[in-house]
Amino acid sequence: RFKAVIFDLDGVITDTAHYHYLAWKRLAESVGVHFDEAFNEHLKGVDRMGSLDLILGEAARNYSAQQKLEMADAKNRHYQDLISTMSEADLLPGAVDALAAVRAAGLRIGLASVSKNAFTVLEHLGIRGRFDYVVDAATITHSKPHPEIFLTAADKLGVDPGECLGVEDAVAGVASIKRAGMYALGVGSPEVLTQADRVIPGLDQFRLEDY
Ligand code: G16
Ligand code: MG
Repeated sequence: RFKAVIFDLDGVITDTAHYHYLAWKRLAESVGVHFDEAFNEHLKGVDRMGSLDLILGEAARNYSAQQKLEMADAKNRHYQDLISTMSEADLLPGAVDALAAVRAAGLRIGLASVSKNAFTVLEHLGIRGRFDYVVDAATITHSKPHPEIFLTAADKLGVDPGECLGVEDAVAGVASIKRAGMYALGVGSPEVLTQADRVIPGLDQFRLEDY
C-alpha cells in the first residue's frame, strides 16, 4: 500500500545521534550548562541553531547573535571531527537490508535529515546511491517537528504523503511524519515514541509487509 519509504538518518541508519550528543555536551559544559542523555533526547531532529537555543535556555539572552553562531560553529567543527573517520562499519544492523528490501518491493526511497552534514555521512557510509532523493537540509526552512522536510521528500519522489512510510528515532521526527499525514514507524522505545503507528527497536526488525 506504500509507494515510498522516507528514512531519517541520525539514529536510524547510523548512530551519529551519539556524535551529536558528544559535541553538544562539550559545547554546553564549556559555557557551564549541565547536559545529559535525557536532555539530548529533546534535541534529536532539531536543527543546529534550534538545538543551541534549547541548550542555552534562559541564558540565551546573555549572548549576541554572533557569539551564538560561533558556538554553533564550534559544535559543528567537533561533530565533523567525530564523523571524519566513519565508514561502512558504522551502518546500524539491518540498515542496508532494509534499504534493499524497500528497493526489491519496487518502492521509492527518500532521506529526510535536517543535518547539513547528511551528504557527508552518506558518502562515508557508502549508501548515497541507494536513495532516489535526499532532501538538502540547507533548503528547509522549518526544523522537525514541522512537516516540511517529509512533505518535501514526498513531493520530490512524486508520491502523495498518504502513500509514504516515514522512519524516525526522534520524538520531533515522528511528530513531523504524522503532521505530514504519513504512516510513522518509530525506531527505539514505544514509551518515548508515543505518537508512532508502530515502533521497532532497530532496522534489523524492519518488515515492510507488517505496516
Ligand atoms: C539531525 C540530528 C540533530 C541535529 C540536526 C542538525 O537531525 O538529529 O540532533 O541537530 O541533525 O545537524 P547539523 O548540525 O549536522 O546540521 P535528523 O533530522 O537527521 O535526525
Ligand atoms: Mg534521527
